[in-house]
Amino acid sequence: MKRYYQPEIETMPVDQLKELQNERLVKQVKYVYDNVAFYREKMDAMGVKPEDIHGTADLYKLPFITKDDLKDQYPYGLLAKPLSDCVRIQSTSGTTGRRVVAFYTQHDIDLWDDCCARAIVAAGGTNEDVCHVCYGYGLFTGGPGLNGGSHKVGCLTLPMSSGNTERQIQFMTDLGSTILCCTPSYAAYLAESIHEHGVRDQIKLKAGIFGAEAWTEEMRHDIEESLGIKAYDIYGLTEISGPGVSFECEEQKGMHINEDHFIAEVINPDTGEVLPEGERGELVFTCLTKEAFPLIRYRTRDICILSRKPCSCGRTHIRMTKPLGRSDDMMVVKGVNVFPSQIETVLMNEGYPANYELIVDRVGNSDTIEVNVEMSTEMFNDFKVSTAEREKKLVSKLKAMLGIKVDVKLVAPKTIARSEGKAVRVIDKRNLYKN
Ligand code: DLL
Repeated sequence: MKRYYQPEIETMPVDQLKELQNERLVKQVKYVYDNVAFYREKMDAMGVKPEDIHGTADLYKLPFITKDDLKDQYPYGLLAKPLSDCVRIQSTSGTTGRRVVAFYTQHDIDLWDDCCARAIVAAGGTNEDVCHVCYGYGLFTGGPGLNGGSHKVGCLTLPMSSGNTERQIQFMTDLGSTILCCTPSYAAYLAESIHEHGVRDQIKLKAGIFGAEAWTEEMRHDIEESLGIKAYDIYGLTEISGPGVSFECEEQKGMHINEDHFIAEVINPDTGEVLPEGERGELVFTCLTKEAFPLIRYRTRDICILSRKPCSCGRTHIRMTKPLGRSDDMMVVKGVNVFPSQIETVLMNEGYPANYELIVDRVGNSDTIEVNVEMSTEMFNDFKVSTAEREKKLVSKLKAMLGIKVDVKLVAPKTIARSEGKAVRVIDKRNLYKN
């Protein structure tokens, strides 16, 4: 049995790790200054030269880069290598009108694969595993990233891509998949379908590597129970490479950031001030080793907390919490800050499956917020408690969590459309009135 693992890096003493980051940062800043006009101009405008950066303590001197900058520089403005050295692009879906195109050299892909391999190993993966990848392949980074990591670990890789649930289950049972990689919402749907097909006892899965969207501890618990697996979180974003920027180990208490490749900072999203470890704020990444698309101080909009508390797994790399929301997907409804994850927590605590749809609208000058929630089959068939009573209870639980009244409509099992990739759970109709 072989484990692809990089202990010399993943368990490196923190002072050495910081030294490595300092060295790499100095080189990287000079590299982007010399090769990307956008950075050169921004740094010149701030009066910062590469010689002013001696290590991570000087990071604060460098400008932030935002998604708007990426949009303005689309497609080639941030490229640090000639196109002839690039071998691949990946891209976000661009549903919000802001398509991000990221470029990779072969070296970039090798390092990205390493990051994903570390995630698979942390979930117990070895060359004896059958790794079933049903993140989407193509422009989305999920499929290609986990595929590359799985090859490095030496797993038998099933490049299933998303969709065609019947076929997923067939391959899973026929080929004995042991590690499942997909979005948590698709994992929940697959689990449901596996039970419906009555093939739960033919499934050999032991671990799942789920990410790309927000999911709660309650959802983790449900998926683990339903599939008899341990479910690990994985985080990443196209701009910074894709999945594998950070991942969970067996502790399941936060995701280790691959700090030999990325420096993480947490800032106050309103002021840009860098916050001390342990405080909640917006996550910012600096790429230390990327060649083609090396972003410096990129504002992710993901809100989280960093912790360098020692981890029992032996990894020394800093941990981040799950994103606790996005600074840009927090909704202000009736003047109150609402994160979809708060609603999901209430639903799951009350035993509802993670299938819901949140609809926010504006009537006259007032906001309305309604949540359509699917009942489990057991609830639906249980006539001892009426639907009206169940709705009333949820309204009161949601009010306690959010401080505002949310209208609740319970619907029959399987009436809310399932997603094969990232679930779309929030429909903010108020956006339609913009422009
Ligand atoms: O979602 C990359 C990825 C693929 C990560 C597969 C994990 C697994 P994007 O499509 O660019 O890339 O979306 C990035 O998704 O800024 C977060 O808001 C969100 N996100 C990613 N992972 C998680 C996670 C991929 N584990 C955006 N939990 C990020 C919560 C996540 N949100």
